[in-house]
Amino acid sequence: MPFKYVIVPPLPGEHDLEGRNLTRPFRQFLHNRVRSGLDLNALNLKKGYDPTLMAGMREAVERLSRAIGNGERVLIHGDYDADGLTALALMYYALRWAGADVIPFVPDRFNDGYGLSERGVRYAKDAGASLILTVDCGVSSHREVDVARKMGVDAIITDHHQLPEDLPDAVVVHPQVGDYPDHGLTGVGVALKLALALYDRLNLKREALYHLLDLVAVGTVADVGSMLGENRLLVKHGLRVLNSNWEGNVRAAANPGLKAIAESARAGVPIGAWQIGWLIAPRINAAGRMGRVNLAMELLISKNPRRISSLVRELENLNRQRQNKQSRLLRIIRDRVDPSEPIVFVVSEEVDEGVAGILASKLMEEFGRPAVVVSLSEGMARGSIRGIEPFNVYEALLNAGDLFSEDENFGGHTLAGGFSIRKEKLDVLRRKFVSYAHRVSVDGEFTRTVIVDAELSPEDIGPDFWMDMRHFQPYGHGFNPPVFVLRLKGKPVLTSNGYATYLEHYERRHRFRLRLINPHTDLSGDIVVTSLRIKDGVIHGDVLGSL
Ligand SMILES: [Mn+2]
Repeated sequence: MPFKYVIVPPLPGEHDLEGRNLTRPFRQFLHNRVRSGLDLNALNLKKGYDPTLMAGMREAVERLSRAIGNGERVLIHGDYDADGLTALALMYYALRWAGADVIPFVPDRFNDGYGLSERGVRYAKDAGASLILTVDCGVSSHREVDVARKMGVDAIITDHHQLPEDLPDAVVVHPQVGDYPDHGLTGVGVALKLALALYDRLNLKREALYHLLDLVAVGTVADVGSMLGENRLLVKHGLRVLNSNWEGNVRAAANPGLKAIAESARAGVPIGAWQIGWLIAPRINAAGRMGRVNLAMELLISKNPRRISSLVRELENLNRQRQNKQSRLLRIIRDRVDPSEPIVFVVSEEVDEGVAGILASKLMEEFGRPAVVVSLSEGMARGSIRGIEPFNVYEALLNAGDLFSEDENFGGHTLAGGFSIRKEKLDVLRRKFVSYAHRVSVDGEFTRTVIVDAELSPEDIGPDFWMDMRHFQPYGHGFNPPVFVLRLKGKPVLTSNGYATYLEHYERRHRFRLRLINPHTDLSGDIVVTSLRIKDGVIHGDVLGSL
């Protein structure tokens, strides 16, 4: 990935934007972010917004409280990724504590596909449920909502995905429908808002739900929600719950399944957004990617310690299998990349939908271009796309919109998306993407601009530095961690999996173990590092490249 580095001139004086005494690197960091448009209010939101500002909220709450009053059975229909699974677990607990009769259901990625599934609707009917509540999906499931209605099953849809032109014929709760001020909530965030509104309506204590915020933190970070605004508030509090001791009173506790994953992934303490994104979420997602999504669902709603440890062991295995499959496929498809095109576009019979998205991300990083990975089955081609600015994935798809007929479809946002289309049309689709890429890029090249916040010497990395680093957590999408230029002494030990270890740097006070995004980075001079964190006295970080 070609990076272009912009080094901001050092800030003169002691001016402090937040009225705290920040260390030099963080004073510069905050200054840089404000200069590039960061709204300090989005950083320091103290209170969440009123859930009833979402259009369908009151109606959803009425229907749910009627279900609870009548003793109706409610099916919670989740999704197979970490956002959908944590949203399901949150609703499962919130509704049960409120006295509801609930059963959970998660569609299978390969057999049911994305959205409210017909199998889920039938399962609800067979299990005697008269109400389906979706989380993190369903806003485009018009047909399935109608199927449910015909069977006499009502539906409440809660979702945060791209809105279709017309909403399905159900109660819809969505942050972009109505007057809700923050459009960034993910599936689990919307689920929490519904639970809060329901508890208000039933005169139950909101505080009970705050113990479920660890699920909200995991789902929000996993779904790459913005780390500003309400998400930031939720993740901040959620991390506190996730790092709390959960022995004893289960309600005053972190989810035991999440806790067990964190331990098995050796995430260390305290767990931050980085650990969620790189260690916890991939293990939850592995279940869905490998066609075993129910394992992850059970883990997040189980309280039996023996069952939990066996489920976590299975998830570890699935995650390893997923990694092996991914590296094997990456070796195969890498050779099919046409270096003369401004985008990566590979088609493969071996790839399946479980790993297509990750493979597209990997190719995008490696080649520094928007990447499309297409899997083939029974005449249909299914693609996953990952974009780099200014290649806007959704725009690229819209640009090819006239190719898609009724039974084919596409969806996505600026940086990621997907489609399904008949095999014969793939070549035309590829050419449309290529021409869009030529139009938005500079000579077919995509360059990522990285703002370097400050120069750093190892002596700067002391207790005060880590205190400031913690102060601005959580980092993530929309609020990237600070990027530093760093020069380290001595020759690092390189490992085959892309780590550079500086063992005896500065009398062992500063031992560095840095992950190289590009394994060929020149480490002899100034390197550009981000995501600095400390674990067991060793400084970890990601090397973006060298100057
Ligand atoms: Mn989601």
